[in-house]
Amino acid sequence: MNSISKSVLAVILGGGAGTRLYPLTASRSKPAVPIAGKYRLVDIPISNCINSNINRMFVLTQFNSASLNKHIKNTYHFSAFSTGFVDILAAEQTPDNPGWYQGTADAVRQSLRHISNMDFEYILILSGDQLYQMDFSEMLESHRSKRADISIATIPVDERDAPEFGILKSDEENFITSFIEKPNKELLPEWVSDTGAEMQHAGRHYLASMGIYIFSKKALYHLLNEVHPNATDFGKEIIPDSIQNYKVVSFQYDGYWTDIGNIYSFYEANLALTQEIPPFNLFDNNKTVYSRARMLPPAKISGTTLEKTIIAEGSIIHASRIEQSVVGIRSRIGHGTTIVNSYLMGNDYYETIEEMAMNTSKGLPKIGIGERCYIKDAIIDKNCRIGNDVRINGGAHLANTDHALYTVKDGIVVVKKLAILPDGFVI
Ligand code: ADQ
Ligand code: ADP
Repeated sequence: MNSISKSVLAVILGGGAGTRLYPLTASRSKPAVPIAGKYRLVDIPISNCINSNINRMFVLTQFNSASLNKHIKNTYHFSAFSTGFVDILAAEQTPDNPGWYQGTADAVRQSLRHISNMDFEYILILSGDQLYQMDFSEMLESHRSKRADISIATIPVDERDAPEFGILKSDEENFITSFIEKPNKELLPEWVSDTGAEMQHAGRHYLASMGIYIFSKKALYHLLNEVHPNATDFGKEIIPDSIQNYKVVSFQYDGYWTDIGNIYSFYEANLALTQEIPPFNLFDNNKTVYSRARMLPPAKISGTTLEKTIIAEGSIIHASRIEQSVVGIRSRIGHGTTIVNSYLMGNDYYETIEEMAMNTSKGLPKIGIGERCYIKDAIIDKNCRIGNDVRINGGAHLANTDHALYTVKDGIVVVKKLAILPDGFVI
């Protein structure tokens, strides 16, 4: 075991109530939300840890859906000679705690009783809803060399994004001197930092917290249990209150990083993967994104014009055109259908020919997408049955709504898991 795997434990914050990603989180926990056609959100931080030689991980989540459990159990196997594991800690009721984790710091505090008996010097705290490929060993090196109590990964952001993040200022040695969680726009002029010529040129004048923290063990226990035993959040309480009394360091990151915590950013991040050279590179030999190894057949495609499209394995596609879209595992798309700017999550299973015939005789559309459909600006969750001649025309002209079968958020139509859209249905 090398020294980073011996000294670091990772804690992945798998999500609070999950309302921002609703309806994708209606029946599954946030870490289990499918991304990029074949992965799940939790695969991103777990893969970053594995690629950084950190192999002891806890995933904290509000509810422990069967699909998350199954995914982790079937995916992350470490050999008998390794100390590696990925454990899910779901919020649990105890005599002194009524239920849900109250926030990020509370989630970590509650999990300490499962973590305390392990051997470690540092805890790496990660968000579960970010898309990035980062080597945490460089951040740990900086943390160690500065003898920091807390390190925060930071990234320069512009004026439009700054109010969404924790914003900080640091001195020449990168020690953080002040921190404000999600400042109002009017306060921003006081928070300008020297982010370097290239970033300044891009208008990125503010140093934002990426919500990625390394805590030295002693500082974490002291802060959570003694100094702030009632604090619920890192960003709102623990971090701003630590600046004066602890050595808190900024580790500036300049690679691609994006928050995928709401429907629009989730949709954008998925579609960005279809660019010719996407900023998030699934094809990097040294930064593998791990996921469940499924024994699926190769995709079978006939008569389709494909433009900037990702097609996952196991798909059967007869569509006429698919453009700037991500088509997930086991997708089935009928003749004459056009898909534009959409993310289809795919299906969990295939129907047999007999099942399809029986369902058709009962008027139930086949699993997948039927014939002559038009689907634009949409996310189609798993196992939907979309009939023939269905028209989903997402875009800014649609008002936000929550219908039994779909929602509209910021112009993106999200068809709910297992939804049945009959022939001719129009959104
Ligand atoms: P936010 O992302 O807004 O800001 P928060 O809602 O606390 O902060 O979530 C952080 C992560 O923890 C997310 O992945 C979330 O899903 C998860 N999480 C939230 N509550 C949880 C709970 N009760 N149990 C388990 N997981 C939970 C934070 C920082 C900012 C920083 C941004 C960067 O507070 O300072 O700029 O992250 O994205
Ligand atoms: P994934 O590939 O997304 O990880 P799995 O292949 O594990 O998903 O399957 C997901 C779920 O689909 C499982 O819970 C499985 O039991 C379910 N499933 C498989 N076949 C069928 C079926 N014929 N009808 C309904 N559900 C099914």
